Amino acid sequence: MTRKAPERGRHGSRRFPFLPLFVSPSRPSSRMPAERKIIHVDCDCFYASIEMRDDPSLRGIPLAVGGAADSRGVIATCNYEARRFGVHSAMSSRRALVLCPQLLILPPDMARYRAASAAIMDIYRDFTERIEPLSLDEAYLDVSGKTHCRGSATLMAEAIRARIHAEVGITASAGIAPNKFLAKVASDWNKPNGQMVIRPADIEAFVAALPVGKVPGIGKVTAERMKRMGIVLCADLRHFERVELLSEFGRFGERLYHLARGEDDREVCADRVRKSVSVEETYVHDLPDLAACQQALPELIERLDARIRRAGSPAFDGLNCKLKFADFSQTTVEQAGRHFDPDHFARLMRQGFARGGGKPVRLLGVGVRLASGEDAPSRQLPLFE
Ligand code: DCP
Ligand code: MG
Repeated sequence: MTRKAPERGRHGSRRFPFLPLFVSPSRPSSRMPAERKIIHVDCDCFYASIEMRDDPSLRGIPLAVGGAADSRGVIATCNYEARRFGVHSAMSSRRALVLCPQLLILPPDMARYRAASAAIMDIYRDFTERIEPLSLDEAYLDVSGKTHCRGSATLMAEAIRARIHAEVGITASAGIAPNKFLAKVASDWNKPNGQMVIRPADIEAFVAALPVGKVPGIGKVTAERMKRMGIVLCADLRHFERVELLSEFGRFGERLYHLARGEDDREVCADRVRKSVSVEETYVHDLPDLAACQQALPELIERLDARIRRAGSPAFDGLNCKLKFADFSQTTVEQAGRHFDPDHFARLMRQGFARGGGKPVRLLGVGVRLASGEDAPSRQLPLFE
């Protein structure tokens, strides 16, 4: 909300001496829930860590997990030795081998990664029942009001990480903060095998100095667009009115307005079943024609592919493409399908574009519908952002 918090406490009563008694000037507004304690845990180079755990001879050498270089494979992840060469997730394996010729690339073994993930979830459950998995190796935990470790979320995060190390054999990093956004940013801060706490009193200064590229949801493209608008740090975002952010970034603008102030009221949602995985992008300048949309599509497909793989490659049975036009009308075109084929997305996009009768496009999205019933993996699918 943009409304300023009402004047409260002693100032309130001094200025308004006749304030009726039934109005409590110090009552917190509904946007200010009691302080929460959220931990975001993220395992370090997850797939690669499992491989190194199961074959210690792989430790210390540059190691990646991913597809073979000769079949247009991509890197799912790599250990920190390989990262020193510039290798990273979603890079083509071919390119990774150019950067690091001695890189060993192993094929993924999802069954072992899923088993490790389940063991980690069991550890979380000893601390709280409020757990929201984001992917196989990442979860939010709400430990507000929990009494373990004398109620200290910092000590709980340490205990959780120690148990993951002792019982699963890999390291994890954690962020501890009063909300999900800050906890997620914090878990990345002292990676690998580290943690960081953001206390309520630190939020203001921490967020002001935070580069926008570190905000979850702001990808490379958006960060570049922001840079052109003179926005580098979250402090820069605060100079924009809420309506300006809305018109510039669509619905995400509303969220940006709050994130730039360190605000995030999202609950940790336990037991949600994810039904689809999708990515979308709102463009600074509307895409004027079909050719421009086609040009924008590969990047979206690549991001979607990475998201699906991060979720442990669940089965899916439908593909879709969403278009929002310059006049804010929107359409979604869907088709059944179990194969992740860029040509199918291109066809759906052409159909969607035709429905708009040639109107410029302000937002493009692609997604898959996750399979249910027989085809779905037996465990509940993780939710991720
Ligand atoms: N993953 C993938 N494709 C991507 C990104 C990730 O298949 N583009 C898989 C492999 C990772 C796992 O998901 O091991 C978890 O993703 P993270 O982003 O948490 O990356 P890591 O755990 O590997 O590394 P970090 O130490 O940076 O968390
Ligand atoms: Mg990780």
